[in-house]
Parts: sequence; C-alpha cells; structure tokens
Amino acid sequence: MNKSVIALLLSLSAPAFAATQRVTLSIPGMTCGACPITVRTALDRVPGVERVAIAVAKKEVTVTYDNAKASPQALLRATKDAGYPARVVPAAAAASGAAR
Ligand SMILES: [Cu+2]
Repeated sequence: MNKSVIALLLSLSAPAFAATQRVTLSIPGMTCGACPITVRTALDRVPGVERVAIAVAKKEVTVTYDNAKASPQALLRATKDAGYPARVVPAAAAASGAAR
C-alpha cells in the first residue's frame, strides 16, 4: 500500500495527535486453540501495535496501538490477510460485553 492511502486511512480514523488507542476486534473465525497464535502473530507485525490481548471464548481481540502508526483498518487488513476476517466491536458493545 502506498503512503498516500495510509495517510488517508489515518486521517479518517485517527485524531491529529499521536496517542495510544485501544480497539476490540470480533473474529468469528477464531475457533480453535491455534487460531489465536496466528492472529496474534499477524497483529504483532503491524507497525505501531503495542499489545494484543485475545479473549478466545468471546472470539475477540483487544489491540493497543499507537494511532500515529497503526489504524483499525491496518489491523483489520492484517487479520484478514492471515485468514481471519474481523470487524471492529463498537466501544459501547465491547464495554457491555465485558460487564456480562
Ligand atoms: Cu484454529
């Protein structure tokens, strides 16, 4: 991907300042014990990713990243390329899911 596309994606999704952000991804295809390893490896390779926390039972991954370097779109692309299409869990849904 070229730099202008990355810049466009960042401008759509990120505030103007660099900050640590957290996003929860739902990955329905994560069905066995080996899947999280593949997903973690894919996400760890994305520049700017600082922490990957996988909740296998919920099929969710919470990623902490530097929004100056990474974006939710980059994370989604990484898991999809690894064979695990994902979607972003809206913050409110992630919070209520955590409370359940
Ligand atoms: Cu698996």
